[in-house]
Amino acid sequence: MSDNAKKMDRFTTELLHGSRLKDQYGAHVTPIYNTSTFVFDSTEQGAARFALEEPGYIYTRVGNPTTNELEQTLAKLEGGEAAIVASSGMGAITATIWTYISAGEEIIADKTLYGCTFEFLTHHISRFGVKVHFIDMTDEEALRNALNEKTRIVYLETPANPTLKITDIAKTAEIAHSFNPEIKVICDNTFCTPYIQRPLELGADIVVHSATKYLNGHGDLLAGAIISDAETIGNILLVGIKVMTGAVLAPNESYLLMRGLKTLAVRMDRHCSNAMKVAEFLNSHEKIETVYFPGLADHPGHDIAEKQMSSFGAMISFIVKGGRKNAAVVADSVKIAALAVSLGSPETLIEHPASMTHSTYNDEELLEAGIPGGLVRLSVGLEDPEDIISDLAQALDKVEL
Ligand code: LCS
Repeated sequence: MSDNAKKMDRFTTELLHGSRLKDQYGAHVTPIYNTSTFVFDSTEQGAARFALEEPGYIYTRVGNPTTNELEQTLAKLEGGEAAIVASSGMGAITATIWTYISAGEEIIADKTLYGCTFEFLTHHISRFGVKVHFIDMTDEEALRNALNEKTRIVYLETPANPTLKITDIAKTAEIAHSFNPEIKVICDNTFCTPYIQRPLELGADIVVHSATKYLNGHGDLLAGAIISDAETIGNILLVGIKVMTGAVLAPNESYLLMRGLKTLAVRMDRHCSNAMKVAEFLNSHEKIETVYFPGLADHPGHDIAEKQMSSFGAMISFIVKGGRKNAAVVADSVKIAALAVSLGSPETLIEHPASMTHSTYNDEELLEAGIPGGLVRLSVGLEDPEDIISDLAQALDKVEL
């Protein structure tokens, strides 16, 4: 067995046993503590908890036992000291950014990001006196040129949504921190999960997730997660989550997310092996211009992906010859894949980024970010890979060149 396979097996054990909460009845599965508030024995005790002098629960917006178990598990999996879950990926991202940015400061972000993250950084945070520089994070010179004394945050996704562009996390963190160690390098690890990539170990300061996707893995809830060192997580909890957004994950959702998370490793293995087969099929298809999948040897980020990811994920994008019209023919003709946004569900999902997830980009921004009208995005599911391939084959048969 390879070292990596062994490491991944230990990851699975940790996932299942690492943080199990022991309740007073010895429940094997952590119960759902559906309570908004917690009773104090005395005013003295309540005051001590508010002053953070005594451990214990106060109110579910700042902590809950069901949610806590999930947070401790996520912290261990990502190799962080602590974690907070949020009511959505956008809740996690905005709570983190609000905690660390002030008027007059600057953010450097990659220009290829999930559409709503891009919208937040382009149209909304600018209203509060924050400047955002959008660069291609794989261009080291561009990063060095954008860094200045006002830079507070460097923000990236790798692989990026939807082009699967790969950024070298260690290199990016090294450049940012050697300019100023106080800069927070934030990495969105949604497409990988810690089973495949652990940005904190590579030098990032904060990992954010849409836990709606692979971490939950069942397409039945919205959630987010933030993982970092204990001090950073304490700040984000008390500022970004508790006060500035209130984007708390409810105990019911925390329970469901914990339940989904338990099978992360086995699901990811199947997602990834299915995706490799689908990518190879698409790559040899005459009606496809380009396939974006980091597992293909000709992907520009393949070497870095091999270095920083333990496998290549299960998201694939491809450009259909003939542009937007033919991309729509493929997306409209699939029968097994569902025409829907989101990703990381058990079922294969297909979507058209330029008109859906990335419709927050204008035409010029789409071009800059490498998202042409002919691009189709696929979240490869857990079905029989031959069925996914035949479904795509019959949809591509409908394309007329
Ligand atoms: N980060 C990434 C990389 C994402 O793909 C998404 C959502 C988010 C953050 C936001 O997470 P949410 O608030 O939805 O939990 N991505 C979506 C997508 O590609 N299709 O639909 C949602």
